[in-house]
Amino acid sequence: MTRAFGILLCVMTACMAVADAPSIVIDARGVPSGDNLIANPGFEEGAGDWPSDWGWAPNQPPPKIDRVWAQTALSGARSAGVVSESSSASAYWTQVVPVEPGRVYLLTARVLLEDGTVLVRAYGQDAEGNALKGFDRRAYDRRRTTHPLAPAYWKPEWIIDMAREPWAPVDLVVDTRGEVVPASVSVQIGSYFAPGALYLDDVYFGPGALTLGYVVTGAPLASVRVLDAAGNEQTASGDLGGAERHEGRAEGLALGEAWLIEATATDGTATRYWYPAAPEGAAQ
Ligand SMILES: [Ca+2]
Repeated sequence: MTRAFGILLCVMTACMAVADAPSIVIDARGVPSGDNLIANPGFEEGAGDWPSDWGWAPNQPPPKIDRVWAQTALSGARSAGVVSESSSASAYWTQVVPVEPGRVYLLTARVLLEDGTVLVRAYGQDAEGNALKGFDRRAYDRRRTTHPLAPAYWKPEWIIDMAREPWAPVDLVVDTRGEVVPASVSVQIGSYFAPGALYLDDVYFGPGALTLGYVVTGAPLASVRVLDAAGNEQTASGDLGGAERHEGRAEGLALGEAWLIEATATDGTATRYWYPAAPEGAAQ
């Protein structure tokens, strides 16, 4: 009896798997595509214990939180570090970059996060250096979703899916096409209200493009396509003939736009995934 019951369960599970809709997993990366507006982006230049062109903005003095012009590096010989001993301290390496209206900029950096948090943000400023309301973007390592500030103070969309890898890439899109147009952006990368240590290197701010990688599983697949918000096809798999897995990549997509990945199973069931978010009025 036990054996017969076990076999019946397996058959039911298999039937349910066939009826499942395709599942889509995204790997989105911002890719620099122009001149870097950041000075001393690799922290190689400087004098004494200070990398040139970079500022430091702590909310508490050392030893609670301190900066280090570090001898460890992803490229060259130096990087910029933040060492925090306190859950009430935050501090950022900063640099002010002039921006033009009507543009979409990419901010990227590589971060060696030993422990704690990394916060990547960009404040829009007016010509006098005052912060402009409504132009503040933040990103957090997803490992911090259990932090007391999440999700009430840290919005879910601020938490990025940062890979558990040395010198992990972090990125942020800064859009100056809105009504609030900054004269400059204060780039700020640092540690936020958690003990730990991090090092950053190879900071970039400038034109960029989006590379959208995707892995589709969970159903026999007929096709996978990437579309823009108007429904124009960007890439298409062709007939997948019931394949159980499809891996694809769309490169050179515009930042700041919505992109749709549409996976269709052989039975016609379709799964749609908008990146970074569905445009207003779009079919889900
Ligand atoms: Ca370096």
